[in-house]
Amino acid sequence: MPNPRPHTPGEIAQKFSAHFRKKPEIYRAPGRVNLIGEHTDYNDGFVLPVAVDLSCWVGVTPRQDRKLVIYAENYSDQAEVDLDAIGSWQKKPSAVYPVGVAWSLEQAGHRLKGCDLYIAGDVPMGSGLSSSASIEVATALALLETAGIQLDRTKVALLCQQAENEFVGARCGIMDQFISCHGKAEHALLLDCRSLHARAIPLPSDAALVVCNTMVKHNLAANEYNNRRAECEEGVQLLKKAFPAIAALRDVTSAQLEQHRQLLPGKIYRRCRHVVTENERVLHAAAAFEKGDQLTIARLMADSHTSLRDDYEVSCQELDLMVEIAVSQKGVLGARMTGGGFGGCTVNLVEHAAVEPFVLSVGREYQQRTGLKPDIYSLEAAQGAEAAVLVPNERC
Ligand code: GAF
Repeated sequence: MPNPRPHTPGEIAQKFSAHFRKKPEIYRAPGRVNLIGEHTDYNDGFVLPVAVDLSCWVGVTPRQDRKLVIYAENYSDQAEVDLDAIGSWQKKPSAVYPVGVAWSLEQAGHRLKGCDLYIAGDVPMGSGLSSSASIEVATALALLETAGIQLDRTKVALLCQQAENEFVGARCGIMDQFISCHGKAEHALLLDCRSLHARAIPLPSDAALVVCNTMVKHNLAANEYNNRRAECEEGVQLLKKAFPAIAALRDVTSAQLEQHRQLLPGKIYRRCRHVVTENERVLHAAAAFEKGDQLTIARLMADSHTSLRDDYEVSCQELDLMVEIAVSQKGVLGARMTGGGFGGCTVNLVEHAAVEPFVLSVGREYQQRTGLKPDIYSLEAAQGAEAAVLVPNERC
């Protein structure tokens, strides 16, 4: 399966002009794949995501009034909202993320201008590659720059997360918005989700980042995500009996958890064990990437998947099968589910020479065993969000 063809700035400019009859400025923000560190971000923990070369694109021009007119290409739908009446806007799926971002920017005191926006995404929606964060961040840059407002990228990420938490209603952590803002080509970022300090970790030059889409998204995902978060909070409250100073599972070590496991009901203990051990795995994995220790990376990715499947219970048959098939192929340096779970994608590190046979063989076997034809992409680690520059012959 070839990669989805990314849009170019020229294409977005042309489509914008055809729709709005004006020449736009263009902004781009990437989706992500997470190498390891799943469901740790909202526990103040560690993650190791990579921004990928699939983006959301936003063309924008200012308006004279305070309206946002938003055309969402992936939905073939247009929405309008008055910036002074966002609270009474009837939410529609095609524009809930961009309007949410406008809401959180305005809430934070940034006075925006009315805008026409054309939004087009390369990131497959609902695949766990963070299409929503890419829409949020690209829209935030477009709205801020059009209003002449300079804002630090980490603040942009936090306001986009706030939009998703409070306007859309998904209690996500900061990972996706942060990596979309700060991604670095050829690198992953080791992010401390408490301090928001990030360190770039070079990706192995001998391996490709291959993403396998199971093509399923089980609809319990949103509810179960919020449930997991509540279970972690319950774990922290119970563990405070032994460790009054802890604020999040980030503050608990495996040894401490084992010592006081009798404080926790079985399910809550397993949720906590996933988070606590996953945090430890992220730090070991970052060191292993830096040393080029491939055996350790493979083991940590496998342990992460097992922990997500058995302790955190966010995997599903299709993800488990995709990983099982992947690890039986030649040249695979690691495989696991990536993102929130309940469907979506796996992430695989595959030796360059083995990528083609991997794609064919995994695709064939997964389809034989499920009846579903998976999309399998080889992705590059990309830069974070930016204003897109039109090359001269691309101008419309
Ligand atoms: C989703 C969320 F948006 C992230 O914040 C993160 O929690 C992830 O699931 C799981 O690691 O992508």
